[in-house]
Amino acid sequence: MPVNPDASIEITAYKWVPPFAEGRIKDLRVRWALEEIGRPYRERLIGGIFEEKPAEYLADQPFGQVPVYKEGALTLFESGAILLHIGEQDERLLPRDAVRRGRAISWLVAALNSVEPTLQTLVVLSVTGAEQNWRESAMDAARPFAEKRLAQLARALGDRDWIDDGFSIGDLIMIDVLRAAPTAMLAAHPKLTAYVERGTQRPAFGRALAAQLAAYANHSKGD
Ligand SMILES: N[C@@H](CCC(=O)N[C@@H](CS)C(=O)NCC(=O)O)C(=O)O
Repeated sequence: MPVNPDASIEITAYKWVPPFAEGRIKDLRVRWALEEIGRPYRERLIGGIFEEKPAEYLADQPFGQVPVYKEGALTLFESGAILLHIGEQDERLLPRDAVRRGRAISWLVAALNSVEPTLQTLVVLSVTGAEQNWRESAMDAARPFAEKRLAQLARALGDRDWIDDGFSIGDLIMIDVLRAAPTAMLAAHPKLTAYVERGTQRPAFGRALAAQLAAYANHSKGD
């Protein structure tokens, strides 16, 4: 189990989040990558997701978000940048061959830049503005963008197990991004549903999820 208070790598995570966000916070991606390659990390648990972050945290993460990754003199923010850094250390996450490596990086950026924004819009609308009379029409307007991206992604994946040639940080981020898709929207694409199941059944994902949830459970127990 890579969570180890003596580890040289530190990642930030929240002490507590609302139930709908448990298992969804983006430190999960970093935990998952570190679990895949067996690198230990320690946790720096910070206040709740909606709390103002102190100036010292904003110096590490200008937007006040998690995760932040520290290792010696290195401080990284943005889950994509952190995953690239971790991938550099192990070819099980980022191939050394220039062609395969370029494809994996392209898919990582596609996940964050082309797919996640369409799904994130739906998530934001679904958890905010419930009392606003424009919410349903805003969701109706946003949904086709996400549906189109999922259809394009399903076509690109085809019958392969992973998005390119072997599991990589491109798959890791893409699968975590797809976990935020509305259930019915993802179910319309059996190949994407199977892709997400394939990723989330990896033992490293299971350990990462358990570690994130353990932090919240310890907080509710008053630890
Ligand atoms: N683009 C950032 C997004 C990080 C992010 O959205 N973090 C959320 C939790 S999943 C957060 O801390 N939100 C608090 C806020 O935005 O104030 C990344 O990939 O690291």
